[in-house]
Amino acid sequence: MDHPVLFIRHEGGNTRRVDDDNSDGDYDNDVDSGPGVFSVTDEAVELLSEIEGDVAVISIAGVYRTGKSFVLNQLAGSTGGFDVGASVEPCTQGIWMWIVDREKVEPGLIPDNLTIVLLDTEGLASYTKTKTYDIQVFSLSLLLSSFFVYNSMGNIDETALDRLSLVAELAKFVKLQADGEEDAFQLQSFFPVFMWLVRDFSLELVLQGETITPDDYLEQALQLVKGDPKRVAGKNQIRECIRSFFPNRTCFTLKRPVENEEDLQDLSNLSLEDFRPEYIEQVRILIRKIYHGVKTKKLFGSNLNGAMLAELSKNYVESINTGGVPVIRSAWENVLEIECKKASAAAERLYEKRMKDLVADGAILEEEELDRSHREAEKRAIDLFRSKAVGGPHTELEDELKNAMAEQLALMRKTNRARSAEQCELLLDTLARHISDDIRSKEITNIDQLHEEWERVVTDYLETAQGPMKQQVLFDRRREFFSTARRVAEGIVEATKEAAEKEVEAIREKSKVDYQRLDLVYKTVDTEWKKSQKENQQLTTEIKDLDLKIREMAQAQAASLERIKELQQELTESQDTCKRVQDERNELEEKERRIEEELQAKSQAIGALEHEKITIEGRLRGFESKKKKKCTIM
Ligand SMILES: Nc1nc2c(ncn2[C@@H]2O[C@H](COP(=O)(O)OP(=O)(O)OP(=O)(O)O)[C@@H](O)[C@H]2O)c(=O)[nH]1
Ligand SMILES: [Mg+2]
Repeated sequence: MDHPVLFIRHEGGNTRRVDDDNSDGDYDNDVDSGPGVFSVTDEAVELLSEIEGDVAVISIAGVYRTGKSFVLNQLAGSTGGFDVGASVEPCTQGIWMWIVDREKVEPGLIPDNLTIVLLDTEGLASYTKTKTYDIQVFSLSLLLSSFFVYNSMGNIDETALDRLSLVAELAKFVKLQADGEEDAFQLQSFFPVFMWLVRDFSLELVLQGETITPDDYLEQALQLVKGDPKRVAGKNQIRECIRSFFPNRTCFTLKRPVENEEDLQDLSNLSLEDFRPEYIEQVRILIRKIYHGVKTKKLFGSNLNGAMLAELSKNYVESINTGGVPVIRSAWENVLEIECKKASAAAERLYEKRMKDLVADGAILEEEELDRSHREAEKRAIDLFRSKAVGGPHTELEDELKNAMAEQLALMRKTNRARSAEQCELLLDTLARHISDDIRSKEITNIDQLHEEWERVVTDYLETAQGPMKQQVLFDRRREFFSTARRVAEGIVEATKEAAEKEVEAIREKSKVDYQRLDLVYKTVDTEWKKSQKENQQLTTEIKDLDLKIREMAQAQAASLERIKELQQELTESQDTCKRVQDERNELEEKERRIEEELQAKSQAIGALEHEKITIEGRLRGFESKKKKKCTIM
C-alpha cells in the first residue's frame, strides 16, 4: 500500500459555525448541528481484509496543526503520504489509514508476522468541529489502536493538559458493556499504550538540579495539584483520568525540526540536511521506541487481524451513528460472530475443496475411502475453524459446521453412488455383451456354459469396477442377465425347433422322391435281369450247339487225318510204280491238292468256330459281371 486511504469518514452535522468560532480551540461556543454520520470506507475495509495475520495499530491524535501527519509519515519511512498542510486551516479530515511497507522502515523493527497500521486522526479543537465530534474521533482513534500517540506542541503545561480534558469525559463516550457504568480502571485494559509526544520541546529536562527523563517529565506533569479542592478539582480530574486510563504511558520530546521559522511551513519538501541533526536523531529514536513498544491489537485476550479491525471499526461507528457510544463488549461480540461465521465458511470451503479435489476428473471413491476422507477433511476444517474462530468454544457454530459438512458428504455420497452405478453398469454391459451373441450363434448352448461365461465376466468386472454400487449393480444385473439369457435361449430353442421341423419335412419330401426314383431303377434292373437270364439261357444253348459242332468237326478232322495217312501209305506203295503211272500220279497229286484245300478249309472253319466260342464265352462273362453289379445297387 503506497499511499494512505481515508479510513473513517464523517459527513454532515457536528460542525461548528465559523462565525461562532472563538478560534482559541475551546468548546464554549459549540453549536450542535446534529450528529452527522461516520462511515468506514469500503477501500479501507478491503485493504484491511487483505492483511494476513495479526495487526498492530499506531494512531496519532492531538490538537490540529501540530505536525501529526508529518511525524506519522516519518514513522512510515516516508516524507510524503499523509497530507501535511502548510496553512492554519485543519488539514486531515476524519481518520486516515496507511499500512506500513516494512521495506521502508529499518530492517527487523517490525516482526515478520505483524502488520503495522498507522491511523492519522483529524486534529482536535479545530474551530470547525464541536467537542462531541472531537471526543468521538478521539475515542475511535483510541479504541482502534494498540499504540496511541498524543501529539502536542511546546511542553506539558496546564494549557496542554487542559487540551486533553476530553480524556476526563471518555468514560461517558466509551462503554465496556451496554448497560454498565464503568470507571477508568475497568476500561484501562482495553486502551492502548499511551505516548505523549511533545513537539518543539525546548526546555531542559532538569528537575531540582537533576536530569530527568521525558517519562519523569510526564509523571511530574501528572502529579495532582495541591491547593483549594474546588479550584484544583478540574485540573486533577484530567490528571487522574490520564493516569488511570493509561497505566502504560510514556513520553517523548522532539526539538523543533529546523532553525528557520519559514521552513516549518513546508517541512515535507525539505531535504534531510535541512533538518537539525539532533531532530533527525530524535526522530530515529522515536521511531524505534514506537515500533518496539507497539503490540498486536488485542481484545479480551484475542489478537485482531485486519478484517476484525475493520469489523470492530464498523461496529463502533454504527453505535455512534445510532446515537450511542462505542460499546467494547458488544462490538467485540459482533466481531466474534462475524469472524466465527467467516471461520465457519472458510472451514466449510476447505472441507468442500478437499472433498471435491478427491473426485476431480470424475474419480469414483469406495465408500470407506469417502468416509475416511470425510473424517480427515472434517478434522482439518474443524481445526481451521477453531484456529480462526476467536473467543471459543463455539459449540453451536461448530455443530452447525459439522451438519453442513455432513450434508455435503451426503450429497457427495449420492453423486458418488450415481457415478459408480453408471460406470459399473456400463462396464458390465461391455463385458457381458458377447454372451447374448454367443447364445445366438450357439457358441453357448447350455446353462452350464452360460454360468461359466458369466463367472468369467464377473471376475473381469470385479477387477475393474469401482465404487459403492459395484456389488449392487452386479446383483441387479445378474438377475436381469439370466432372465434375458433365458428369454434369448427360449427364443433360439423355438426357432431351432421350427427350423428342425422344416428340415425334417424337407428330408421327408426328398426321401419320397428318392424312393420313387429307386423304385423305378429297381424295376428297370429287374426287367434287365430277367432279359439277361433269357439271353443267358439262349447263349448256353448256342454254346452247347457250337460245342457239339466242334466235336463233330474234330471227328471229321481226325477221320480226314486218318485218310491222309492211308493215302500217304498208298502213295508210298505206289511210288515204285510212280513213273509208270504218271497219269495216275498226277491224278493222285491232284487229289492230294484238293484234299489239302479241303483240309485247309475245314481248319479255317474250326478256327472260326473256336473264335466264335471265345466271343460267346466273353459275352457270357460280361453279362455275368453286369448281373452282379445290378444286384449290388439294389
Ligand atoms: N513547528 C513545527 N512545525 C511542524 C512540525 N512538524 C510539522 N510541522 C509543520 O506543521 C504544519 C502542519 O503539519 P501537519 O503535519 O499537517 O499537522 P497536523 O497536526 O497533521 O494538522 P491537521 O491535520 O490539520 O490536524 C506544517 O506546516 C508542517 O510543516 C514540528 O515538529 N514543529
Ligand atoms: Mg494532519
